Amino acid sequence: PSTTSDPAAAAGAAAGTLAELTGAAQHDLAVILGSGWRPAAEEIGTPTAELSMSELPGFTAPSAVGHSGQVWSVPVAGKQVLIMLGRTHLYEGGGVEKVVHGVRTATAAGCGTIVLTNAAGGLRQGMQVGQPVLISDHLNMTTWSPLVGARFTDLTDLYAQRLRDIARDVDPSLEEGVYAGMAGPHFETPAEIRMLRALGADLVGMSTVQEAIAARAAGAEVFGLSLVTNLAAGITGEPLNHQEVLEAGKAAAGRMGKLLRSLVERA
Ligand code: 6GU
Repeated sequence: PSTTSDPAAAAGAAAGTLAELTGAAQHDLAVILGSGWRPAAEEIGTPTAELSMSELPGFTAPSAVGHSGQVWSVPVAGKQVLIMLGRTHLYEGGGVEKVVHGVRTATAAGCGTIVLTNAAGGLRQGMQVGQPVLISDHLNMTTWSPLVGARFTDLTDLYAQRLRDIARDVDPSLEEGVYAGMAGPHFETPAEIRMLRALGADLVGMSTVQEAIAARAAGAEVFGLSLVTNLAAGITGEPLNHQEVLEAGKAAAGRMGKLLRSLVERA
């Protein structure tokens, strides 16, 4: 069977190449960074190896603006940390297996903890642009699952309470929220935002949920951190654009990176 039809074999092949190219036999924890978060990676640590995603089998260079498609291997406090600068989204059309290939490569490389970050729209009253929010749970609104073909995975405590406790210990001002994952690439209508709010969502974005499910199914612990880059449609009356998402990410990257660094040290 070809590796493209077998996701576990594809991830295993990518993990093998990763070990070769980074010189690190194993990685312990992975950080997937969302749009505009590159400066946050620099706060986490200095890479001992740096490669392009296109050097790893099964990866396609992410196409969204703000995603550079780099992979860093970074030693932090006795752990070897894998940082992926960019990710593949459902809206790129490659299917859910492409979306979760990075996470599956990380778990195949030994990562027992997967840190997922993203840029999100804020729905909850009082949320501010530039505010980091811990993901406490999610609504998968994409209709897809990365586990089609597999069976029955428990998603209770998907975003591990243990890791959220560490993050709040680092920064007690951190709020938590429920993240609604949409297929995109369009932003929502104001009516859809009212629907999501009625369903219990606090944040909305176009990533993370598939990766969290795949990470859990692989036995890893998951941590999710959103940066509120804008308020969702209909809240301010202003139109939404990708540029403001990138700019808010850049502005908050230092604080995000310091928080991630402390989390990685203590996770
Ligand atoms: Cl408002 N919606 C979605 N789907 N993704 C976003 C967003 C909104 N803001 C940042 N990313």
